[in-house]
Amino acid sequence: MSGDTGRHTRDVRDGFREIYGTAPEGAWAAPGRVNLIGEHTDYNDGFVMPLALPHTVHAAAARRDDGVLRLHSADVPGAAYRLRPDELTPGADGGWAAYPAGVGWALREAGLPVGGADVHLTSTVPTGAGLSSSAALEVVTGLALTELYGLELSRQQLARLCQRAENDFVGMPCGIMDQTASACCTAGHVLHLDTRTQDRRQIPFDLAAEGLRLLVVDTRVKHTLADGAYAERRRACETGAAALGVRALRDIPHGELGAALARLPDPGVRACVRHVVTENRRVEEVVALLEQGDPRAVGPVLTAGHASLRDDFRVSCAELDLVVDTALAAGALGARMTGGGFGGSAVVLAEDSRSGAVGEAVTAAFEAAGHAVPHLFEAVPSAGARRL
Ligand code: GAF
Repeated sequence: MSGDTGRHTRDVRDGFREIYGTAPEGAWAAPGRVNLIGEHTDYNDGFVMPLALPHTVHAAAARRDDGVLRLHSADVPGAAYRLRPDELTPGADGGWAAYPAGVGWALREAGLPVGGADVHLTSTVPTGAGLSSSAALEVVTGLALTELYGLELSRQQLARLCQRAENDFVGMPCGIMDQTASACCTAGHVLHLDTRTQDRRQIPFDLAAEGLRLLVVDTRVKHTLADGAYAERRRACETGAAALGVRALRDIPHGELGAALARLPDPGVRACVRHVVTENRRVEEVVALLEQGDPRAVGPVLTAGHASLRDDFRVSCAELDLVVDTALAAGALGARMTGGGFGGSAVVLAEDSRSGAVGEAVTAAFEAAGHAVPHLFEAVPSAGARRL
């Protein structure tokens, strides 16, 4: 992967020269992520456990003195988007460019003295695969712009501004997990994040040393979270919290779940509350198991998380369920969908010695069901955003 990263870096600098005709002032990278456990908990003030992937978005950038933001992506043919400062407003149509443009807007909204810039982007993060390509795009842009203009932001502040860009500029009501993962993860670790307090713990996650492997299976079912179903789930959680008189579902202790559910007449809201409260508990279980040095026991917790997302939160789909069922039947220790759902990717925990057979079984099951060929790779816990 390091060779690939090196090539990627040269490409983004070369690409910048080709597009803008001058040398960039610097180049930056920000990774995509998979989430080990803790799904749809981040906007409920709960706990999440993502790890950064080796797949990254790279940005080469240089300042401009006229306030204009020009954005170009190697993956999108055509000229660069050109946005004057007065055009940098939410709702401005930009497709993919709304994410980096939104970051420029959020930085200025926060009163930070960020001027114009030329930016060229390249990416190895699969898009629409639930692997946070959007957050990687936001974070790399935020890091490039703030470093170009000599601003010192904490990684947490950077993540928050990127989330604001996505919430208020793009219009996707996401939580803080993906931007924090891209900004704050470190190689060899899974990040335990308390999304209310922003407390972060880097937990060592060296599966290879344990004879284990975490596989990512991209089902190639393109997920779109902006289409309303994600926002609907979020509203159901907020309705549940309001009915129970708490600030967020994080405030319902697991021991009081039964009594809380009995107070909720709407079955849909009840099921969403049950998912969130049990999922927060599963995160804590996984932390304890990793700290006890028992990573194999994490498997069944992941599988229980999938059942909860499938049956209670209802964000899985046939292809994700097929990955989980097939992987378990082929001897995996545990499996679950990862990310927002409605398509995208699953993670599978398996013995190293079984992982090849598990992957083959999943691919064969997809072929037999007439689904597109899934994309499988290993989740190697990698570095967060950085200057190259
Ligand atoms: C998406 C969102 F962007 C995250 O904030 C999180 O809610 C996730 O879905 C579900 O856990 O990735």
